[in-house]
Amino acid sequence: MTHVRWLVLFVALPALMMALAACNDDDDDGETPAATEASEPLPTSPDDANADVEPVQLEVTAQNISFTPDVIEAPAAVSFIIAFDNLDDRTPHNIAIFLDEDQAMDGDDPLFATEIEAGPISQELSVTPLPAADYFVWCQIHTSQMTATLIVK
Ligand SMILES: [Cu+2]
Repeated sequence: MTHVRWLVLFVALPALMMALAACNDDDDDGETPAATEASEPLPTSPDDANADVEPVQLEVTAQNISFTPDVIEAPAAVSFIIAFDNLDDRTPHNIAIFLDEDQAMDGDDPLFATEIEAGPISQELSVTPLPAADYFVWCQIHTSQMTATLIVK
C-alpha cells in the first residue's frame, strides 16, 4: 500500500506542477492579445499623415490680359492646385489646360479649366495627376493674347 501511495505522489505531483505551469502559461498568453490591441491604433497613423499632406499649390495671375508666369512648372503624377488670380477689373478670363495647342485650336474641351469670370476674382483649379509633358495653357476669351506653357516634370 505504501508503495502505491508513493507512486501516486510521484505521478500526481509532477502532473499537478505541470498543470500549475500550464496555468501560468495561460496567464502569459492572456496578456499577449492585450499588448496587440494596444498597438492596433499605430497602423492608422501613416494614413492620417498622408491625409494631412497638402497638395502642391501654384500661383498664376492674369493681369493686363496676360498670364504671369507664362511658364508654369508642376510636379508629375501628383495632384496640384493652381490658385488663379484675375486682377483685370471687369475683364473676363479663365485658365484652361490643353494637351497641346492643336487640341485647343481644334475646339476640343480642355483637360482642366476654371469658369470664365470677370475680375477681380480668385479661382482655384484642381488638377489631377498628369504625366510629364508640356501642356498648352490659355484663357478661352483671349486665345491669341493669353497663352502659357505648363511644364509637368
Ligand atoms: Cu482672358
